[in-house]
Amino acid sequence: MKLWTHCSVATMAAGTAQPYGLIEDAALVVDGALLRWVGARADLPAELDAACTQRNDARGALITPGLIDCHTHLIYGGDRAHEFEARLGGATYEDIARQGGGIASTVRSTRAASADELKVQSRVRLKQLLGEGVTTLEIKSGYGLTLEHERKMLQVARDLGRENKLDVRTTFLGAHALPAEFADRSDDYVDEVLTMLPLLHSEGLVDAVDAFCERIAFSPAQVARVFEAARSLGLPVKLHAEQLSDSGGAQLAARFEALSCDHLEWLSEEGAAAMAAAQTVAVLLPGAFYFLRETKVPPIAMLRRHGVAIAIASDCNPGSSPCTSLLLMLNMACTLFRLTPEEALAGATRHAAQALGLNDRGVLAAGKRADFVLWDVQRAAQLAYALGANPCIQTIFKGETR
Ligand code: DI6
Ligand code: FE
Repeated sequence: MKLWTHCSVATMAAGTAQPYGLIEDAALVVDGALLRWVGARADLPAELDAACTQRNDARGALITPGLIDCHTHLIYGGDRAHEFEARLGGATYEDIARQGGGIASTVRSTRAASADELKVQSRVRLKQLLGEGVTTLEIKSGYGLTLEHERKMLQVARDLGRENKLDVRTTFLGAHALPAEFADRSDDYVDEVLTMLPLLHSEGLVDAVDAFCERIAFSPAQVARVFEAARSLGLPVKLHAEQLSDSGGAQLAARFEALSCDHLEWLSEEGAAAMAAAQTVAVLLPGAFYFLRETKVPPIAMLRRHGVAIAIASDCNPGSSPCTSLLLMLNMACTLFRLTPEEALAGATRHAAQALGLNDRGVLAAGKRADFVLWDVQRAAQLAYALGANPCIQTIFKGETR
């Protein structure tokens, strides 16, 4: 067993008297890939102390759960800097999408890239997330939009998980955008998505299913067909909902007991109530809000009032959030959305785990996964406070130094 002392631990456990579930002068015992004991150093049972063959002095570091980025489109070809310029010149995200740019442009470059090329480009982004203590990462498909290219994206995602000390959770986002070859035939493309899903699932490539419910993407009725198919395979669902308009996506997702609804700038009261009843997590994406220069803030007070758990993610993607810093997202969640630093950190740990349907991580407690980060900060709020700093000293993944 391994012991860490000379640290404070922000356990992020729910419902503790201390903010952040903080334990000062703490000890943490790891047995294999799991935490065996977490508490005040003074309370560490002598026999456990004696059983630790590896003893680590954390030199006053703050320890938090490994960060979880629960919404990314990490794998894609090319970039969209030209659209950034066009938007600064007055074009809107929706204008660009309707003119064949936007997601469709990334679909072209992703299809043109080989799996190896995608891997090389994605590794650069992954390295930055890993450097900030990310230990679990969700990656969506959705820039292939054919069986062959969706498979390629998901295989690259699985490969990135295998070649790094990191858990990758894959999400099939076949219903992300209407590919050009299906112009004006969106129901036919949904049929196509329904043929892709069971095949990709049978190849072990799909952990969850997502869709983009929006006037520039798919209607609630079309999303419902995709969700029915997911349900018949026993796969959990998530939804890009109410990002640019209120289409009732949140209520629809809640009907399917979605793990999460993501974006939610235009979420209605009915949507929030439905999410609360279904225990669907609200994943907020301040990077996309910032980068698209949105002005409608997600209804934070309403989410709090309904008791909806809030997660924060990078939404790393080339069009609306070319971002590879989850710490920066914590800051933006506070400055742009007025979350507290404690809510923001819970959003990238405990609630992010919930948004992925994982109950073995996201908090530091006996029996949970030994995924944690040592930070060179005195108090937890500093993680959300600094802009562009990276105080990560060390990351432990499944009990091992990364
Ligand atoms: N909403 C988003 O923010 C990303 N996908 C989605 O449905 C953006 C994807 C892109 O613009 O490439
Ligand atoms: Fe997204």
